[in-house]
Amino acid sequence: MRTVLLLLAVVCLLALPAHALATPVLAQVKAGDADINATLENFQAGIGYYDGNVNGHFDTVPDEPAYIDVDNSHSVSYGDLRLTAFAGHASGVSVLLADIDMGRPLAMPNNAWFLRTTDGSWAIDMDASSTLTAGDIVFPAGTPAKADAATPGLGGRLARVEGSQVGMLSSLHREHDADTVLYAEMDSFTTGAGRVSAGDLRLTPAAAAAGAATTTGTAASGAMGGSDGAAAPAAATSAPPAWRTLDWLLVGVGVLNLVGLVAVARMVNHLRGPPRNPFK
Ligand SMILES: [Ca+2]
Ligand SMILES: [Ca+2]
Ligand SMILES: [Ca+2]
Repeated sequence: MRTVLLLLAVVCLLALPAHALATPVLAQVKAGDADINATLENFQAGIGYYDGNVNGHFDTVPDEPAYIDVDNSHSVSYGDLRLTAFAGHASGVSVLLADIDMGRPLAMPNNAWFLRTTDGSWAIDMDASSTLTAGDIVFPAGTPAKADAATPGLGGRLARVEGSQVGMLSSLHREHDADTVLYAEMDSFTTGAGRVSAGDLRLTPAAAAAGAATTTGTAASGAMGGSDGAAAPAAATSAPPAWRTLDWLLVGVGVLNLVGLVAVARMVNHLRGPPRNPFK
């Protein structure tokens, strides 16, 4: 019985996720974050969509996909970041070479960039209306999605942040891959320019978050290979994210499970009574 209990306990502990929630694709940098002050390399990017029905409009029917055109190629290319789910690929996941949308042309709406919504979250204005409308890209829980009729705050004003520049993306090293963490600076005319600072937006491709152990290694080696020799960005990207409420909740459930098992085992032992003496 004890062996079984021990085995069950081990299984319970193994089942607990080390980190239950994935890193959000979009997050705003806060003071004290591990990557704060890391040097950024800026480059020109854009927001684009595949105009499937060639009507010059970003449509919901058909469900046209949108991307951060990371290399500003005006086409879907390796490392572009999907802002909507498409053809079996989740939103927030970067484009890989073998993906079906690879190579498609992108329509580039004017001035589409990260704007602040009235409730303090973020949206990409896909129709240059400066208000939140169906079809704009929103970020519930940090994951990009196409706003629809049920999206809260529709009709609200979208405000440009002083210090953000349309199309200006950054990363910790110039080369970018499908797992490279990207930044959109929100203070590019003040002292925070050219480095990760509180208020900047951090974009972590979903694939990078899922395989954190290997991807941060890649980012670290890339950053350290730079001529500036500053290892701060490497340390920044490899710092484990903090535990959140759900993690602790799951740990609690696991512990309760164990306590329950022990109680049941004791009850069973009690019902059986004291062990018999085989010599009597
Ligand atoms: Ca269209
Ligand atoms: Ca591209
Ligand atoms: Ca900055």
